[in-house]
Amino acid sequence: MTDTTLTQRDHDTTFRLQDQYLRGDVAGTVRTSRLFRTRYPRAATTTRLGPERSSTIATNLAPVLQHAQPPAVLPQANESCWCGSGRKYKRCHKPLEGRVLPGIVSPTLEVPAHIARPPYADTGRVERWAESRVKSPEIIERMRHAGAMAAEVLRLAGEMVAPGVTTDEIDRYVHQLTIDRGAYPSPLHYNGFPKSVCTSVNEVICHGIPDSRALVDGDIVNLDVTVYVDGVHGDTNATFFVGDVDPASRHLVQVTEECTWYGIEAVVPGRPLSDIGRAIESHAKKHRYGVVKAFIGHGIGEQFHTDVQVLHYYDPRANMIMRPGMTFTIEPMISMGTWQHKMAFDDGWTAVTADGKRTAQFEHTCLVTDDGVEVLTAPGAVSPCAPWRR
Ligand code: EYF
Ligand code: CO
Ligand code: CO
Repeated sequence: MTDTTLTQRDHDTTFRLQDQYLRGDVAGTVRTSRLFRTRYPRAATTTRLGPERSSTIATNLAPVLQHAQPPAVLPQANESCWCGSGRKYKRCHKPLEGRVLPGIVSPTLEVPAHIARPPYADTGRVERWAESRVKSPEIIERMRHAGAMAAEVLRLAGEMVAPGVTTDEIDRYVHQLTIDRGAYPSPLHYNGFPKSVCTSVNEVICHGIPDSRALVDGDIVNLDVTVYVDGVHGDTNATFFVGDVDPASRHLVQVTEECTWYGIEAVVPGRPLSDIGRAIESHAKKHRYGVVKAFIGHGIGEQFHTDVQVLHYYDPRANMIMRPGMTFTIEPMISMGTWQHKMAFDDGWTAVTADGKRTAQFEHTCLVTDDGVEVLTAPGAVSPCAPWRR
């Protein structure tokens, strides 16, 4: 879930850019960081382009497009930067060494007409309506199906993760897997999001937009899959290793999955939602990791996000009582350093850790039962079913 909202202007611009792309007016959408913008004042950002500048971006961005990713051998500090800016490397991209750089975002994929679409699919605008927090048995049955489907798509997408694979290729695969199953990929157009899955690499906390960047040996990548089928959503994510990952990152990922399951085990009818955050935070703290505060779990059902808020840290004000039939996600983002975030790439979507350290996440859609929890995106799992008990 996000704490940011697209303005109407941003939203219109996103759609205008996609139209321009399809018409061939622009060669692709490059997401430029604040650093890029300062250093390459002619390069525009995805969401802030005015119409008067749009016709010039293909030529202005050409050098950036061709060199969106650094070469295998980097220049010396005083040599020219690899990006073609003409500046010294140390004054250009050197400070970003080791950080994830945005690539090129390909055109938006289509969903066949026979697939039922959520209400935001055509406009990108999310309009909320009152939805019962406690679901009927019939809706729960549909949510079991959506949860199981999301879990399967996530598992298959995870099998594709390898060095050299681009997040755009993963998006295309998730898109195809989802529509092959008769479902709509919920992220697509949700609040203007342009892709069918969120792919968040290393220090990117969440909502990473799939692009032309190839995964690199040693990366960690979170794939966040949500499907909309039979009128309900199922939302799940996991962090995957790309090739040979260093022990510290492996530990982060393991502890993050444990945090998620400690949160799941805290789902007990009659107890407040704050129990979940307490369980997650206490485990993260044991390992001196940070719990990202800006993004939280959410109620889910006929809408992707409902008004139920699931904090991943302890706050006594989170005193809503868990009732049988409630459905929500638990999706803690745990970082190696600070819990603080900042928005990167100027795209209004991509959140990174403020200190640039790595972060991991897992997510499940949960149903409060009469005596505990059923994890709709881990079908067959007996509750509790933490990874260390598998
Ligand atoms: C500035 C989106 C729009 N939001 C939340 C929309 O709950 C989620 N994952 O577990 C979740 C997934 C997506 C999502 C996918 C797209 N969005 C994100 C960030 C900014 C924004 O508008
Ligand atoms: Co998700
Ligand atoms: Co979610």
